[in-house]
Formats: sequence, C-alpha cells, structure tokens
Amino acid sequence: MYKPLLSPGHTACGGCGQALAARLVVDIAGPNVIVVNNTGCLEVFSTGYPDSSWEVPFIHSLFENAGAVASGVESALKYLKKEDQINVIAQAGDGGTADIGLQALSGMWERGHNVLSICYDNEAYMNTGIQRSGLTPLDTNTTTSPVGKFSSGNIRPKKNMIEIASAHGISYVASATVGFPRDLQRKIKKALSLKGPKFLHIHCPCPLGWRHEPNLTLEVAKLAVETGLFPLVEFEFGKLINVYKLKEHKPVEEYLKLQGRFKHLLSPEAKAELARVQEIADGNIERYGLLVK
Ligand SMILES: Cc1ncc(C[n+]2csc(CCOP(=O)(O)OP(=O)(O)O)c2C)c(N)n1
Ligand code: SF4
Repeated sequence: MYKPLLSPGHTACGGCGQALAARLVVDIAGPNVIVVNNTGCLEVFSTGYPDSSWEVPFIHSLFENAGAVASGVESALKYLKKEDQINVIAQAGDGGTADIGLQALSGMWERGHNVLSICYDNEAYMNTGIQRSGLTPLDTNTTTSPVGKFSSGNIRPKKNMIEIASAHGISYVASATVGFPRDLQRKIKKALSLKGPKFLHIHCPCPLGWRHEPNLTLEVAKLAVETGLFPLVEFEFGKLINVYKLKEHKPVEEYLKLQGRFKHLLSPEAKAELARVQEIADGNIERYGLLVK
C-alpha cells in the first residue's frame, strides 16, 4: 500500500504549494534519504513538537545553515562508507536559500559535497509574516514592501537564483514547479542519479502570502511558467541543456489578477509598472528561448 513519506496531519495552510512540493520530493526520493531543513514554514508546519510528519530522518538546522549541516552529514556518510546507499537533501525557503543561507550553500557547492539542495520558493519570508526576500518579485505587496501612495511594492526584481547556483559549475541545476508535478519528480530523480552538488528551485504558491484562493494553487503555479515569469530550465555543469517550451506567450495579467499581492498593478494608473513586469517575462522568454517557433 502507498505510504507517503511526508504524512498528513501537519499544519500547513489549505492549498500550500510548499507542502505539496515537499511530498512530491520525498516520495520520489524514497526512504533512503536524510533531510536537513532550515527554519521556515515547511519545518514549522511538519514538526510541531513532539510530533513529526516525516517518515525519514529529518534534522532541523538553523535558519542559515542547512548547507553546512548537510555537508557534515554527507561527510559522515562517506566516512561510514554509506554514501552510495543514502541521499542527503538540504532544503529551505527562498529566504533561507537566496538570502541568509546562501553563504553555507555556496561553500557546500564549491567543496563538491554530494547533496541535493532544494529551494521551496514562496517568494517571501512567510513563516514570520510575509516579509520580502531576495526572491520576491518586482512590485509585490509584502509587509516590508507595502503598496501605498509613493510605493508600488517591492522595488527589486527577483534574484536569478538558478544562474547563481549554476555559476558554481555544479553537476545539475534546474527550476521546477508544483504546477507540473511529473516534471518536478523527473528532475528530482535525475538530480539524485548524479554525483556531486545539485540544486532544484521549486516555485510554490502560498495562498496566505500571495492572497489567492487555496483551490487555485496549481493554476497560479502553471501561469507563472506560461507567462514567462518563472521559466523552467535545466543546467548541467553551468550549461543550459533544456527548457520547457511555451506554445503561446500569455500576458502577465493572467497570472497577476489571481493574486491579491499584485492587485495594485491592475489599476489604470499602474500601466507603467505593469509594463515593467511584462518586460521581465519577455526578457526571460528571450534569454532562454522559451517560445516554440
Ligand atoms: C538568524 C535568524 N534570523 C531570523 C529568524 C526568524 N525566522 C525564522 S523562519 C524565518 C523566515 C523563513 O522564510 P523562508 O526561508 O523564505 O521560508 P518560508 O517560511 O517562507 O517557507 C525567519 C525570518 C531565525 N530563525 N534565525
Ligand atoms: S504561509 Fe504559505 S508557505 Fe506557509 S504554510 Fe501557509 S500556505 Fe504554506
């Protein structure tokens, strides 16, 4: 009988993209895995003391150091000559990956540890109240980039985390989304079949922070890809090897209009800001050759 390795009964919000992604990940990774998890929503909703939803060994690291802890776990497995039997996954949210945890991850990638790092990207520090992170998109309304008379939300574009990781020349770097679960699981399988450091960046809608209906999680996730705002790409040793092609280029409004965090962009006065967001999507489409010709 099927037994999920991230079992139900945890306390994630209804429609949480991160809960769905984590389950897809661990189910395909299988039982021979050790998970190291930065502080963040995923760790909090799945491990409320004294309970745990994890059916595999799970270590809660600090907010900033899953990379360092996972490096130690992998080194211990090597010493015990068990590195071929057990996979190590280091996982975190976007804040834990692209901001505070980046130094530890970069060190782990540079040293060449055989670890799969995963970023569950819900585009803000959700666990502490929707503060912006380095992966929050331009013009997002968050509690630390509030929309107002003189502000259209977050003033910085999303960091290109995929290319930051890929610049380390590691064996595999890819983006994925809960909107395309089979593609996500294929990428996990591929990553775990390769030696050395790997990085998977998973786009995970958050109904609470993005202010969309919980039943729209998959639709929102798919539209991020279909508008070009979250391209699905794969790199091997720093080289782009594959992209998810788009048959048509949907306008960004189709994605933005489902989410309260972008509501201000749809007013007639916000035309110029909306054009800036569309420019980002167009730039991704051109950069990665996403459109079917
Ligand atoms: C050094 C340190 N600073 C701040 C915190 C408080 N803190 C815990 S979780 C968190 C936000 C996590 O955000 P992210 O990594 O994006 O994950 P999410 O909760 O969004 O899934 C913060 C700021 C902490 N635990 N440790
Ligand atoms: S706040 Fe967002 S990421 Fe956190 S449990 Fe709720 S839906 Fe999931």
